[in-house]
Amino acid sequence: MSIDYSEKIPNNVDLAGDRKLQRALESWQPNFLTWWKTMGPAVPTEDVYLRTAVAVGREGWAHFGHVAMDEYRWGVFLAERNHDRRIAFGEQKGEPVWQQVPGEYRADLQRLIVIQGDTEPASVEQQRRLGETAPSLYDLRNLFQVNVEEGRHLWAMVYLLHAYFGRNGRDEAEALLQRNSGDLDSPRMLGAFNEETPDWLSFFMFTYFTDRDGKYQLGSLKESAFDPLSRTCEFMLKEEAHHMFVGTTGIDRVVTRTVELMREHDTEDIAPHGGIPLDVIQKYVNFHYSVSLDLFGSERSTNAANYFTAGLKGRWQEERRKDDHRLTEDAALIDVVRDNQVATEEISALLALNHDLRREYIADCQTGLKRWNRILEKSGLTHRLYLPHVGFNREVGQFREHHVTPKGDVVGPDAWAAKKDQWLPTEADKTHVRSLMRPVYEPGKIAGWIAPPTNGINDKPVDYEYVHLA
Ligand code: BYC
Ligand code: FE
Ligand code: FE
Repeated sequence: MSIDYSEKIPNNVDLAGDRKLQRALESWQPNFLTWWKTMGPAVPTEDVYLRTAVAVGREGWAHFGHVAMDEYRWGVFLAERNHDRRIAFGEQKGEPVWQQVPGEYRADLQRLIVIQGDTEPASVEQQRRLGETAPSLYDLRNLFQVNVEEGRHLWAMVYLLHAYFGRNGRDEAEALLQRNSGDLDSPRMLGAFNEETPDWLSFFMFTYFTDRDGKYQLGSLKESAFDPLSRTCEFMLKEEAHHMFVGTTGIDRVVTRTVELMREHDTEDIAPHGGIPLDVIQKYVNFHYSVSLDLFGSERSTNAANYFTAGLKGRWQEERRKDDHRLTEDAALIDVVRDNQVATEEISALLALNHDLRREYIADCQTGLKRWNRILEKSGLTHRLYLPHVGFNREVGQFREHHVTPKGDVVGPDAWAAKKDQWLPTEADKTHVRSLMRPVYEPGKIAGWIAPPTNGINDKPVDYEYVHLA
């Protein structure tokens, strides 16, 4: 099914057939646009070479072309419905999935949707000013692509709130535009979304580590028995792949350039030569990875157990798991701190589901490290990047009350304070990275701290005019 772009809100959910819902969303639309103008990308543009979703089928779902960003067509797209779909896990495994919200799960489902919805505009707010210092037009375009799609993800959650949660849902949709990233009075809901993204190294780390949490959370919500939520998340995941591509290849290019400068100047200290030293890259990995781990909640979580038992939120690739998908008899190991050492503890598998999802996420994160280390290896360098221990720098869960080194040793507050600056970006590191952030807006040109991309977007050359600035 292809989507009609002459409609005010492009969609494949037959909005025209539900006047009340259509009117409700049309009255939210101007508030969204006001939010986009005040909290969205700060650099004025004439048009940007963007991808717009035009269908939800397997092939050719996206169209590429220059569009004015304010006129981007944010729409509501759900993956196609599978009429035979059945609940894959929990107490009601095997029963048909729900097309409406069962009364007893209303509050929990709404909460999950609101939390998911809150992160999308938060990331746009965090990235608002990055366009002012883009290392190339190619990168500027990718930033805007990520931003418009996160805007569309907000639309996806707002559609669910309006369509299925009545008055309460409409109020929550309004509130999604009122909380703001980093706001002291009404911050965004989850920690990582109130951090700053002040430079492009942070942006690439964010799209690598934090958007990847999005991948895993959406993957587990895609398993939901509430079919409209499942179909919404399935389609969002399609767009998410590009966000992580931006992160992965962005860090590839930073590492590549760093290595070049190290060899050219025969020193690790390439800061004076306009590069980002490897130890600074490592500190950024440490920071972004640890705040992203916090997004998985506590290792032991009754919320997660209840969501699973009720069929609201499943596991990563639930259907591929070889167990009974109810888990009432199963046990799992989680990380804990015992006698000032990292240890494991056996708990009910249901209570350990956040830990289960986090494990999948960590394995996925590791693939990037492998890539970047291959770049180092090929250049004959012995230095390697790594993921710090899961307990490092944590604010949520078992490690919250403890100081854990990147190697996994539990240490006291004094030892932590003495070493912290070797593990996390210092003011000096951030100032240096920021000092390198100068805009390069000439087609095909690239800033000195990062290597050029190997390919352009959608078969266009790297020096294509991806963005026309205003
Ligand atoms: N910050 O039982 P627990 C994305 C709260 S990213 C602050 O361990 P639960 C994106 C928790 O709310 C994906 N508070 O947690 C990426 C609970 O509060 P109550 C976003 C936190 O519920 C880049 C209490 O602590 N989607 O899409 O099992 C760009 C006990 O918690 C935090 C989702 O997260 C935190 N980090 O797990 C754009 C999916 N962690 O109930 C977009 C929906 C926990 O005591 N959310 N708390 O008041 C969920 O599935 C779950 O809510 C969480 C937390 C996994 C987040
Ligand atoms: Fe998103
Ligand atoms: Fe994303």
